[in-house]
Amino acid sequence: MDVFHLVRSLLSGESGASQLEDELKHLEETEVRIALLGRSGTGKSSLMNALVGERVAASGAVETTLSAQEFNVNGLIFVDLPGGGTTRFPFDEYLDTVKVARYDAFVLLTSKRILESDLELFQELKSRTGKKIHIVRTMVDQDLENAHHDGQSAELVLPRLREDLESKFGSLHHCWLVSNRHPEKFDFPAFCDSLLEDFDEARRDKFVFAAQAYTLDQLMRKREVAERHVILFAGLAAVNGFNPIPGADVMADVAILVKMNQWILRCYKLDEEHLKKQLKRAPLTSTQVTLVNRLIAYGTREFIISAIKRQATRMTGKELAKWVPVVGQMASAGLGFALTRWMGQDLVQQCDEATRVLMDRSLTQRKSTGRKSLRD
Ligand SMILES: Nc1nc2c(ncn2[C@@H]2O[C@H](COP(=O)(O)OP(=O)(O)O)[C@@H](O)[C@H]2O)c(=O)[nH]1
Ligand SMILES: [Mg+2]
Repeated sequence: MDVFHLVRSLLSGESGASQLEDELKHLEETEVRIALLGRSGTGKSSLMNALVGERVAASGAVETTLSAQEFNVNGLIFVDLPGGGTTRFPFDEYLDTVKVARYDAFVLLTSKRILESDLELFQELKSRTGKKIHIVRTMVDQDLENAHHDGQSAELVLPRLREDLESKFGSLHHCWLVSNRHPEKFDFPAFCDSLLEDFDEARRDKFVFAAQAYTLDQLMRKREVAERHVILFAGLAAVNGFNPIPGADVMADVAILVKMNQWILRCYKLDEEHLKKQLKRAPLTSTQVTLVNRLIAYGTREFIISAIKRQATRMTGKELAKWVPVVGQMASAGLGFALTRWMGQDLVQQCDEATRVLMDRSLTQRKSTGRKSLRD
């Protein structure tokens, strides 16, 4: 989608505002459905939690139910399908329940021991879905730790595990060695990239929006998606008459800007709800709390109005002129567009910086646990 082109044609009156609304609505309503399959204890819940960067499912819990459980995190839907291939839950019934066509990705988890039932499930899935099945072997952090204790060279462990996995599932398949405790390491980032490859554009955006960024590449992708959305929101604000002429008493409706800023904060997982959960798990330093609270304020109407007042009086004709090729001669719509975009870009930049600060913190925390691994 060429968002600039879309916004330009809207503001010059070539197409209706509803197109922009439709585009945003489409992105908002898009869902990504990921099926997680595997025996109990293989790390399905932990993988899901690691992908979204929050505790949505209890890990370490005994799987008492054999029915599918759904978890929806900002449109990223995981379907946890426990106990596949056991005698209590035979294949046919299992795969009927799966209703294969509903899923955008299939992930089969295994841990230390690969059982015959894992291979059977893999073959069944492959033949019934005709889709790529991701094989995720979890807990490689423990393998490395064990190797270390046993006096084995850690450098040899990962290639050996990979060979084992690929020889069993076939080397053409997508096998990933991950640790759910270290989603910034091993094959976890590559696994996420590979998931993205199979999605259409709207689903890719949704996945990037809802997943936690652990690496700088992932953070860069988040930024791309966020900036594209900012343009859409800015176009929408402009066509809806957001027109904060400096000095005017009546402030235009800022609902779209509130929505935009809240969207950006959620994209970076810096919204209030997410942070409250985060704080329960690990306390932040007082500097970090100040940083985060300042960002949360961006999602409020009061903050937005005061920021616009300040910026609108500061914006020069030169600044506005930059947007003329985009918005045509419609200066008032141009101002609304430029202001919204300025505000969105500013927040994206701040969220990006804050995430880097918080990333460093979590990396330091993980390292200080004393676990050794190849890439430490
Ligand atoms: N060290 C380590 N532990 C893990 C990993 N993945 C899961 N676990 C632990 O293994 C146990 C079972 O994981 P869980 O996610 O509940 O598996 P599920 O039954 O498939 O949902 C839990 O105690 C997790 O904390 C991993 O990659 N590394
Ligand atoms: Mg579970």
